Amino acid sequence: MTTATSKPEVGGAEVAEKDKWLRAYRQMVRIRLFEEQVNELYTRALMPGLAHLYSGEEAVAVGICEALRIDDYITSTHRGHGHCLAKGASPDRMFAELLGKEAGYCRGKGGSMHIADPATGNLGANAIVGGSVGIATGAAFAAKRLGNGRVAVCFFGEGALGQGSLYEVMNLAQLWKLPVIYVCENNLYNEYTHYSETTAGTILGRAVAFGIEATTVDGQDVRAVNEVATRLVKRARAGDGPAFLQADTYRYSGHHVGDINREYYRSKQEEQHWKTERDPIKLHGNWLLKQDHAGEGDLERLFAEARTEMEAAVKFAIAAPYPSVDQVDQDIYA
Ligand SMILES: Cc1ncc(C[n+]2csc(CCOP(=O)(O)OP(=O)(O)O)c2C)c(N)n1
Repeated sequence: MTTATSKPEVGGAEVAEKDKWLRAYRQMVRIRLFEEQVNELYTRALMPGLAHLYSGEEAVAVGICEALRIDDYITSTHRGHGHCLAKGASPDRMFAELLGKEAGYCRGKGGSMHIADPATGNLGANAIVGGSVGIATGAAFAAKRLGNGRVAVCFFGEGALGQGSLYEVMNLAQLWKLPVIYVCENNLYNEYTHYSETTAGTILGRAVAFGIEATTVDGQDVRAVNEVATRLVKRARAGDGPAFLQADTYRYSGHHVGDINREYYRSKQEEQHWKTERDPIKLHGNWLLKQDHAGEGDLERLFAEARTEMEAAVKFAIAAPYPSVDQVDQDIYA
């Protein structure tokens, strides 16, 4: 561990860099432990409905959101808890939403797949696969028209590549040079089907067809994700138009919390390989140790703090009241 005596004094830029990577670690741990609690709430039958866990994919949301301003936009998916937290949402209000409580982001009426948080630029999760591509592109269009310098990031899974609306919006985004970044989180499976059975050609080829800047990144490496995101955000903000990022990653759990027996579509060895060899938290933790940015004790402390935070947030949500009956017809769209 770095001590005052073991190292010469470091400059401001170095400190900022170290703080940034420690924050990235902390954010990934918060997401992992948030999801652990979601699974626990489901198993204890305290949460109505299902949820789709983001565990294993944390480096994508964190690497990208660390490259964004608070007023930049994101749109999210059915697997959206990691995006929300990485952009700055409060776990208290997220758990409250999951449990249908009034303190939740949608007053308890949306649940896991409908969390939106305008204060942090989060235009919402979306239960419809590919459902947010138009929202993100529209937000980028507005940002360009208003000249406010905002950028929109559109997260989606590789399953959304089958949605025609993605190609309509990518076409317009490129024609109009909109500040939008399409982030395809390729976790290999569309529900229970390997993406190679649903996706002809290459993923990047789709964006290349529109002349959109397209690139791939190791989605288990938070620093690599952040580096490429920083570049793409910079060019979008400068008016150089949209980009498409394929982030290769893996979800550790089932498609949703109830998907327990998965061997008919993927092996236990495959899951084990990703968890032991490619875990984004372990990989980044090892790098922090190697760089002398943290010691084992520091990392354990960050874990313990995040666990305390998430346990307190769950307690808050469990104790929070449900919306009153007179609100049943409010905030409803037909
Ligand atoms: C338009 C539409 N079709 C089908 C579904 C059912 N569905 C929910 S998630 C999912 C697979 C999504 O796979 P992907 O986009 O790769 O995201 P991942 O779950 O892997 O994160 C499907 C088919 C849906 N929600 N919306």
